[in-house]
Amino acid sequence: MALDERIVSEAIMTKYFDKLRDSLNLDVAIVGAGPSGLTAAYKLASQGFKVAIFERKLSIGGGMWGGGMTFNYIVVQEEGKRILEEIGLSLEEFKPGYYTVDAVAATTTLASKACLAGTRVFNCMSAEDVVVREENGQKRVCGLVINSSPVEIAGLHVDPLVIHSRFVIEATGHDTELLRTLVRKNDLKLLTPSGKIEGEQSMWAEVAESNTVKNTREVFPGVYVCGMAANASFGSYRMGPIFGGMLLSGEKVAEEIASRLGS
Ligand code: 48F
Repeated sequence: MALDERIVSEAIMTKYFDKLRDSLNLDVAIVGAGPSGLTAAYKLASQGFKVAIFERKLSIGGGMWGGGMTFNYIVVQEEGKRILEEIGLSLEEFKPGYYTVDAVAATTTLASKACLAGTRVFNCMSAEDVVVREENGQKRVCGLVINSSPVEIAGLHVDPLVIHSRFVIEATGHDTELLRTLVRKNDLKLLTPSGKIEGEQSMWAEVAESNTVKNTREVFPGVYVCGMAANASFGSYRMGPIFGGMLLSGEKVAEEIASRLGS
């Protein structure tokens, strides 16, 4: 069979823009494809919700690829082990209560599960802002302002595109980049103790692991935080290459949003 390069191009353009057009109205838009965002995507997409994940980098997986200091193993405790087993990974008990798994196997398997569950994945795409509306004097976030990462990285002056979503998940990690933009551009109070981003504190893994899950919640009408963004928003600690909290946080945010969206 003859090979026509134009059909290859047409196939890519058609499929991609069908996916993008189909993402104009989402149930959930997730910003950041680290372990917490991917777990949330997997859980929500598996239940049939219309979910897209926007990731600045070419690769999805965030900070899980490199284990600790590029030594590519991750550690989870009993609670996180369940989620990794559920997606088909086998873990080894290193010492009582500490389980290891290959970081690359964990990242690729979780990423694969999120994709195969039906998440619309937009890698190389940055969320540069949110969409807001005001009802009865109360602002609510109802979408994302997105742009191509190469445009952003090159500093080109190119206007973005916009999608709407019933909920946004801020899963951008330590920097809480999306929430920072929301706070910087709008006169508003977050649902945090000070009404602002409390900021991440230094290393205290034990407290941070459980706080990651506690801090996973709605931080502003329409926006939930999960993963390290949850701890940074509510002022808890970092925890390094122990990943159970990230996975459990992704699971919790999916459960909370699913219950608000209904089945
Ligand atoms: O940092 P990241 O892996 O987030 P996480 O799910 O997990 C944290 C752990 O990796 C680790 C840890 C565990 O103990 O502390 O750090 O909280 O992934 C965040 C992703 O968000 C992307 C970024 O490239 C990364 O892959 N990201 C950040 N800002 C944007 C973004 C943005 N504005 N638009 C799109 N993607």
